[in-house]
Amino acid sequence: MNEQESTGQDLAEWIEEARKVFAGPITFLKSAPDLKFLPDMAVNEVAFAGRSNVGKSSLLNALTGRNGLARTSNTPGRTQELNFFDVGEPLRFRLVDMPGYGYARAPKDMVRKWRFLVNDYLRGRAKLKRTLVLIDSRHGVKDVDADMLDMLDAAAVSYRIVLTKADKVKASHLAQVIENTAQAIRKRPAAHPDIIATSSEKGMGLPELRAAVLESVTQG
Ligand SMILES: Nc1nc2c(ncn2[C@@H]2O[C@H](COP(=O)(O)OP(=O)(O)O)[C@@H](O)[C@H]2O)c(=O)[nH]1
Ligand SMILES: [Mg+2]
Repeated sequence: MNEQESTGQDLAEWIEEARKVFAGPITFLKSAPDLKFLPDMAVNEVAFAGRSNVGKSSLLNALTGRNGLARTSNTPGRTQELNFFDVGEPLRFRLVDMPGYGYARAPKDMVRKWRFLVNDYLRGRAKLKRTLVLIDSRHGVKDVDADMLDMLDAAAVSYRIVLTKADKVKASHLAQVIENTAQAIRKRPAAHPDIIATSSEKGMGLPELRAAVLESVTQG
């Protein structure tokens, strides 16, 4: 059974509803540098993961139409916190900005801290319905990304690949990256098979991504 059948709602309806939700109230709730600072599990959550500089902050800002929501940082690999954003009034679901990974110059203890924080969050969060794993359209799935996918598969957290910066590559290259990525996740147990290509700069894929977010937090 696919998601449309399970909810009786088609893609156009999801897109329209998601547009409204993302145009409504969205506020920063809190930063959790440590598991003891996690907020209560009041509502479902969808998390955003990706290597440093993949365009995660830009995508969160573009999705929500708010430039200052997630700081677009010039110092990659510095934020080691989970950032929570409340969506809707009354509260409907939460967006979670996960700390970036794969920053080459990150000190070892920082990498270790990242791994503990992310793993504990992924494994202990019943309300986490899906993680969106951002992959740069120019590069495809790299080893550090595969490590992230391994963690998600091991934690049995459903995830979906979102290609970023699609405006930076030719259409033919993008099609090839989508195909290669689909192949790379084919046998991964927790991967959603469909890949969304986006550009925060040009707005490409954003309505579909908003719909995918809403759909993932609306189930159960
Ligand atoms: N051309 C283009 N550049 C982007 C896009 N998204 C992000 N960038 C650029 O990529 C760099 C890293 O973006 P940022 O959002 O800070 O990445 P983060 O480290 O994953 O949060 C910045 O210079 C952004 O302007 C996009 O869709 N298209
Ligand atoms: Mg960032």
